[in-house]
Amino acid sequence: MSRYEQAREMFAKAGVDTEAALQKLAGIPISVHCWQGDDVVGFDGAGAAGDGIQTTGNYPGRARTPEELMADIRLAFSLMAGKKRLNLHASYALLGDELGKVDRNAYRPEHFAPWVKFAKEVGAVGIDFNPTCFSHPMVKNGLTLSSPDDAVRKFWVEHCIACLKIAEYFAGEMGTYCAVNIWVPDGLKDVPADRLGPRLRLKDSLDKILACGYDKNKVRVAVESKVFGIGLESYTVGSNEFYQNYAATRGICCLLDNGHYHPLEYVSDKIPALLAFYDTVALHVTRGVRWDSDHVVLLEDELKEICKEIVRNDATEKVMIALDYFDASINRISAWVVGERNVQKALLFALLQPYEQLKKMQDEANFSEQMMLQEEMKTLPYGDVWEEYLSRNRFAGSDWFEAVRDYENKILKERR
Ligand code: RNT
Ligand code: ZN
Repeated sequence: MSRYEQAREMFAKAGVDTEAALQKLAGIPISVHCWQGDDVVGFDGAGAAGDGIQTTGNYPGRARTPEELMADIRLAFSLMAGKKRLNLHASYALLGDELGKVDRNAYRPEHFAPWVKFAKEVGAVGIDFNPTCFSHPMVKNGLTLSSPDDAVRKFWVEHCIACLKIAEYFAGEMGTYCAVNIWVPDGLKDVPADRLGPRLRLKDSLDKILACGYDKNKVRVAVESKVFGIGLESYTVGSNEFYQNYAATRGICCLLDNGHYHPLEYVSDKIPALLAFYDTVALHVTRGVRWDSDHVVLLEDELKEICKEIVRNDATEKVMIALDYFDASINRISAWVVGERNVQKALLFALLQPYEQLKKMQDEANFSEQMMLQEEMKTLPYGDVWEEYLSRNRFAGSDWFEAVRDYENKILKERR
């Protein structure tokens, strides 16, 4: 008997069907962020990430051009099993001759046509999109959609509307929804004199954006809250309460980034809270080290717990899973692949739990047995099921790093 066959029997004894789990895992898309490859710089002239967002490290090989970024994503995708969506930011527009002439409030679908072609080539099953409300001179005093300056708000409203139109185009081209996530850095370094005013302006700006008449069958709009940012420690306009109420009253969805809460708040617990009210929940999977540091996602308990909430609530189609981290201190392709594979591993772990039995134990207050079974499940041979998944998808276990090392030596080291 192969290791997988043995594992299959062990899981079967616990009432878990590994074949069903493998099949399900292969169908859950993960939206892979383009911005890990170039330290969130983009191609529209910023030169570096800023205005509320920050990367650290200077490992050689940052993708500097669309060609380089696409080549890097192509390699990364080839080392990730399972379904992938491609997650783009507006700052990755391919402006061509219009670079320097067209600003973000006037981006058009054609500026993203090469991305559509590329997404199809690499087998992405969809494209997701994000307005880029940072790294730009129109971020004034740390504010965008909530700025007291009418011209600033107008610019970013126009940008977000342009993004909704581009998202409709992506959805049409890819034949699936496009998730559009609005995150703005808006906040204040020190004790505010007015906490309500900026929120009312943000609310009004968002209303203007949503009123543009986008196709709700194609575009799923999400709003992403945050607790604080560097240089904006005292106040964040788009707080959790603000956006949850905004989303609930406007029929859009919330995006939960697991780096955006106080360290003892858990996104795994927020997912079922939202699922009680929303059809869709958007997720940014990251790893905060002491703060929203956007380290590469590791296979940690909270990640497993997040995936358990998605799987056991039958929400794999409701929760839109996206990666959001950017580490510039290590090989960026490795960063992508390690993080994506960890989410898949955590999903597999979640798919291999005997939920019916466990829920029954909880409802019958049979807590001793529930604890025992949950703990026993932790040491079943998941690794053997994971290896089987990889081999069925034609991906070698840990050999993938050879391809990354090779690429680093041949390609990345030449980028100076
Ligand atoms: C920032 C947010 C946001 C960004 C990306 C690049 O704190 O997490 O989602 O990371 O849009
Ligand atoms: Zn995020």
